[in-house]
Amino acid sequence: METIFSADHALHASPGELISGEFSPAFEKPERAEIILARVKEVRLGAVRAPDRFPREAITRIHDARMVDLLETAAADWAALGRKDGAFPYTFAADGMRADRLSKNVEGRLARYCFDAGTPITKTSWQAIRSSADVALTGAKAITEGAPAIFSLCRPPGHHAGSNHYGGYCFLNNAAIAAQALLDGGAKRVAILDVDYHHGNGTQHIFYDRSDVLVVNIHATPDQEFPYLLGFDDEPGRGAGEGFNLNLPLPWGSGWEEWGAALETGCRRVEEYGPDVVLVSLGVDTYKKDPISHFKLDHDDFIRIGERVAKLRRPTLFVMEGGYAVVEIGINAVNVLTGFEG
Ligand code: SP5
Ligand code: ZN
Repeated sequence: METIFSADHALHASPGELISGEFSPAFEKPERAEIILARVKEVRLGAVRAPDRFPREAITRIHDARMVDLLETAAADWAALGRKDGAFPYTFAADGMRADRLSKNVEGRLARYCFDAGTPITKTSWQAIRSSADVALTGAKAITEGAPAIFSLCRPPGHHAGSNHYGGYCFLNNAAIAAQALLDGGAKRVAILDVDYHHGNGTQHIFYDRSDVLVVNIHATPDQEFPYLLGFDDEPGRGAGEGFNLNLPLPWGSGWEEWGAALETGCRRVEEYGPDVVLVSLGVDTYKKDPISHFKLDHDDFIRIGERVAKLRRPTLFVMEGGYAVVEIGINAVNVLTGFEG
């Protein structure tokens, strides 16, 4: 299969993140995408090409334009306050505070739209963020034009970004933007299968009221893991979307036995839905040596994931999400793709 990749991803290099009460070096770093790309080439997965540029409207089909403005301007506003590069909030919007009026101070705008202290915006981040959305949109366009499978090697990742909030190393929801483009390109139903270790709260938020996108998530339970505030097993969707969101949370320590069973459940729901396109939010932070995660998948399990997804027999767009065991990230991510190709 073809891989879509933009060298511009490297323009987003986080200066660090607040995690477990300490400021630490970033886990989500540029080497991740470079190592995956090297592995794509090593196994000769297929051609690699740069993305096309898509209009901003492809992004605002999904995201609040004021949040997109913030992503674009926060670093400059931050610098104007004399701060070191890397804008992130110190306070956070909580229930009961003003939601109808936005502060003019960048601190207030960050507080309103960003939900964690791990997702700083640097002076060059926007170019990388935009390129990552373009990588997903280029993949969606190729699928619309008849490609059977595409790997959109997105970075930064996207599945934690909701329509009006961002965080979890994610700014724009690349998968959701691509899903909308697939629908706009003629697909009637898209299924998103999110296999990242963390719950894809942003993707769920975006499509929670809709039946034209089925969202299935396999992830560490929010009782134990980030993002803590969404991803429980009692979130079926709402209104027209009721029955079109499926969360399959698992406890820390889960290995292939439990995870593979959840994958089977999720894939059966996808089969029942009968989508025109399957979009896989591909995180490999389920790997046993991932530095911030607590699942126990091994290299060969990622091949099995690809094999099961292939059995869905649908045009399939793989969109890269998380995975922080940088040394092995190429093997694990590309194993899913070679497993898919059989
Ligand atoms: C795309 C993606 O995978 N984002 C993940 C964001 C995770 N953010 C931090 C999670 C903090 C969990 N606790 C850390 C324990 C470190 N030993
Ligand atoms: Zn993750």
